[in-house]
Amino acid sequence: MNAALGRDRSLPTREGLKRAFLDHLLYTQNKSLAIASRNDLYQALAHTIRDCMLRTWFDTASSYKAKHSRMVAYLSAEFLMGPYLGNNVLNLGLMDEVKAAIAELGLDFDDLANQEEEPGLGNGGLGRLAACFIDSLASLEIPAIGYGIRYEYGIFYQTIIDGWQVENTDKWLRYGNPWEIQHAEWSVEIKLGGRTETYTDDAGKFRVRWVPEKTVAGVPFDSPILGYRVNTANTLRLWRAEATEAFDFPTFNRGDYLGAVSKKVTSENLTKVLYPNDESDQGKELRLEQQYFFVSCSLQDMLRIQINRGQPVTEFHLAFAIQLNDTHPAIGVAELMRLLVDEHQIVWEQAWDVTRQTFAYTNHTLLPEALERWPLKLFERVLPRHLEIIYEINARFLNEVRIRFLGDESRLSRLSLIDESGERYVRMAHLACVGSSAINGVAELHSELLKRDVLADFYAMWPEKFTNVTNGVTPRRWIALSNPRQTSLVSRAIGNDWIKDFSRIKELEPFADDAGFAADWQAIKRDNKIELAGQLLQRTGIRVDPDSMFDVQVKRIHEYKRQHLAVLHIVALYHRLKSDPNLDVVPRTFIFGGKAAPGYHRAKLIIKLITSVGDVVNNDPAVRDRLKVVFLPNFSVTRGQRIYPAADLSEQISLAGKEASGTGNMKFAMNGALTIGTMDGANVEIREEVGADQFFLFGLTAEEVYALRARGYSPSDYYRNNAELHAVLDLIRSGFFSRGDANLFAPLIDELMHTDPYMLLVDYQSYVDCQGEVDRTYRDTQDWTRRSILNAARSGKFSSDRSIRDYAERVWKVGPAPVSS
Ligand code: GFP
Repeated sequence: MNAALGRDRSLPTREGLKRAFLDHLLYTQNKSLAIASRNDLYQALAHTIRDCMLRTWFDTASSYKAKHSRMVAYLSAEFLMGPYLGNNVLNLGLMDEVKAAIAELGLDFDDLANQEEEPGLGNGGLGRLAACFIDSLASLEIPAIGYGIRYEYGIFYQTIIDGWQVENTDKWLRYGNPWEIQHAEWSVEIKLGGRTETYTDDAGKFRVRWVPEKTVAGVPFDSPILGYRVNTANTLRLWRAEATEAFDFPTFNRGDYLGAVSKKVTSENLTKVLYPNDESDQGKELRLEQQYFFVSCSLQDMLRIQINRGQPVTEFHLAFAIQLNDTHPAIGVAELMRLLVDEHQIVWEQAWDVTRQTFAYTNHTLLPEALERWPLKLFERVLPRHLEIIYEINARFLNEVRIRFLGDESRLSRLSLIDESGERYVRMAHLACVGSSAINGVAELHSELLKRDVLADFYAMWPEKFTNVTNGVTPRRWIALSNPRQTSLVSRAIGNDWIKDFSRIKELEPFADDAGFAADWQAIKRDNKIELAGQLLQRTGIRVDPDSMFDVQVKRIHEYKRQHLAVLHIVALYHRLKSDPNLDVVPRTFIFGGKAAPGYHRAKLIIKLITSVGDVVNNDPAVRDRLKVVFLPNFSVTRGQRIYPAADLSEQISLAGKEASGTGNMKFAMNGALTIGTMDGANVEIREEVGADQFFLFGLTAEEVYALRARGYSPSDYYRNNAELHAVLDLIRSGFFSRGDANLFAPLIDELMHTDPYMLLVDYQSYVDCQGEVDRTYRDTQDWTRRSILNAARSGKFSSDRSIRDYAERVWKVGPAPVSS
């Protein structure tokens, strides 16, 4: 504890903060104010703020230990935390004091905060959800620990060169990470490869042991996750792989310098990179190893905690509720069985009881290709003992099925943990379902579709296991931190309890009809747009008009999310303006952002299409600045914090039945953007909550999509029968946006015309018509502002606090365990 900050948990004074900051500058960075770099200043401030959290962190751990509280362990291969500094200062309740202290030293807080390298340890929504959940768990004072991987290189840094995405290594650790503490003393050993052998133990019992080909060490790095203005600081524990013997002295002595460190290199490879590429086969083995590595580290860690507390391992499920964030950690089911049966000599039946009562599984996608499965041969090579365990689980499970559904052979093969339809695979979603006591989807529609399609056979088996928990996002980061102007306006109107209890945001509703409030609301939106416009200019060189409508689509680039549908609309508008230059359209700025998986060529081509259309439209004087198209590179949490508060219109236009939930849709709604969207994922519930007037609805429903597919869908009919669509596709196909190169976008357009798996052509007219309604509505500023306020006021359901309460009550059966002050 830094002496300048005092020895207790009372909040430091401004003077104390200044002294602590200068001390860290000298004693941690060894610099003075006069010669410190921006990074030195950031590091000193980060350490100062960390000091303010350490006492709470320590007390939280002691309190959990003393109370034997059941702890939620959130296992996730991704945690997209975003920058820590601002969020920690906010949650400490110190924002004004810290800003003032820094200003008194002649520095600017925002300037230092911008220096932080965001840990991009996730691809998109799934990883960001984990981060929101970990914030809510701490804010609700629920004992919890997040377990994941400390990737040395996070998701790539995206630049745009000649309109194409280029991936650059994300060296987020290059200046060190002030928010973590390494705990080498809690390292664990992880086995990989090799074979199994049987033996008879001292009591004469027949047992199996795993003789691995290699071992690596897992070293934990802990970060405090402070709740919002509470005495709880939970832990995010991320594992790094290290060689058990990093340096082979005899080999070095023989002169084989490379050989002496080869183990270090291969071991550390395990946690080098986050896989941004979920399409290709490359690196599959390493990916399986990564998953097993962090899951085994985490389970061994939990057992250590359990034993340390003096609790028997047979009561593991009473001490921990493990949530599997998608199938990436599903191997945990087999690993816990291995640890209990092989290492702690618990009998199979009892171990299975414990395991089933410990795990719960969240599914995040309906796309069949995203349901992980591992080639059996590969699995056996990496995890020979786990394959045996999975066979045993499967045999017992299929026996249950056999008895339940007499003579139904096809059901057996559909449910089996092993896919034997061609090359044999281990099905991870099946392992997760069988080994869990609860299974949930992430929005009502998604959970229904899971029961009906993807997991229908499991639903028939155990309907009572299924539940829905609609996603949510934390209002701390996504409003209080990223939209300070809206935050102070709202707090002036209804007090600031809404930050902690977001259901109270509904108290804002009456202000929708308050002319003074509405004028302030509108002015704030404009200020946020001016700020974003500045960033767009700085990062892309494109100047946009803050008085135009900001129409935004930011998310991973994927065909099912249909960024290219938005492009078809832009091209249609452009085409109309070219044919009738005096056409009256509301000036719009179309803002896109998002990363494409490096191996996903079609997604990368969509980025190229956006930037190419932008090049033409932005530079055509005939458009007279009424349309602007901007692709903001390297979409991230940091960028999102600027974008959501500045949006007028939120594009949520996936084909119905494809987006599990979406969470960007919620961030936009809370920040007062109106949605244009399909009946997909959480859009359905957003529309229900905010009211149909605040939601521009278009497109087929999921039912209609199924029906159309069953009837037989022929995209070319839509092309032939819709003159504008015809013209739009022809224009892109002709090379007009690609300097005459008619081949560039051909694969994209040809696919739309021939197979169109995401039915853009079906939804096109409905989308364009709906955009017409958006245009008409936007012209009445007062009406738009009223809808914008209502939208934010009715977004209370979409706080991740509500999601976490749902999980706590229905899935984990845990409650808050406040830490006394
Ligand atoms: C995935 C799903 C989204 C869902 C999130 C979190 O995220 O629909 O909202 O997980 O549950 F697709 P992305 O892969 O889209 O980022």
